[in-house]
Amino acid sequence: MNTLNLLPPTASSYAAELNEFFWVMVAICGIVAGGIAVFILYCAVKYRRRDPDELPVQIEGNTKVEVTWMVIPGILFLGMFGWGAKTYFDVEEPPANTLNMYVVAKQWMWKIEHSNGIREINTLHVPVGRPVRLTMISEDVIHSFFVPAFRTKQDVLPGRYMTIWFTATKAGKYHLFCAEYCGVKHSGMIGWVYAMAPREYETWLEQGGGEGSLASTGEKLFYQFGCANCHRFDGHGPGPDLRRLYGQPVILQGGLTVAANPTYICECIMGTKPGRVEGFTSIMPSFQGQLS
Ligand SMILES: [Cu+2]
Repeated sequence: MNTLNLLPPTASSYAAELNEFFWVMVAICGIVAGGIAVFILYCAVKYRRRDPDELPVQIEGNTKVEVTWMVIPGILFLGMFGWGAKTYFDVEEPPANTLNMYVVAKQWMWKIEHSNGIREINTLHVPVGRPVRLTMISEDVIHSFFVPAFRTKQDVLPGRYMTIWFTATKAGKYHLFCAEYCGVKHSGMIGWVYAMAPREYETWLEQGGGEGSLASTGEKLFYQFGCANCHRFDGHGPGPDLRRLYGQPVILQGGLTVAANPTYICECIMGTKPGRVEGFTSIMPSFQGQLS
């Protein structure tokens, strides 16, 4: 039904149904409104006053006409209501096997977290063909999560979790908008939804996702496991400053020099390191079993 290109791309499981619903509503309303307008014009011409003293035939009601104009619109409206209600329930009720993601809206960005902890900002990567459920909350004011191509729009409120779901049906890059005026940079609160083939999505997740790099994942672990407490960047910690360490020579106690290659770094973290670094006492615990 999207032949005129009046609608955004149709890229979710219920978007096609909503398109049809939209066009049928437009058609019914258009036909009724047009019909009434034409009928008014017709009556205005046909029953116009032709003579100043003319007295038209007096009519005291017409049961047939009155029943007709109640029954036909009644059936039409009930049909529209029924279809609308069915569509509403389809859109509101998520299926059982959803992939769950979390969305935090704030002035003025979308923060998204995947179930395995991968985070992204102003982008949302989803697999095609798998129902995705978003649990959303706002940190400040009311925002609205709007992906036109999915026909998905939901206000995001502070202090209350809202959920929506959709199944992307076509791979591609789609607009994500904030659809609720939320402050001076509301117009900049936009992003992209990337619908990817399931396998590509898996690869994307494995490679660290939205933050894109192993470095950022490493940084997260560096803080999460408390490395930053000793390996301070001001040089006053009990452990050496590790910045720009990679690939550089390290002098061990006894004068041996080794290169800080992946093997050496891994041995240090796992507690199987070849020796103490010159100038530091060996107080670092082993992270064997805690880190892969
Ligand atoms: Cu907003």
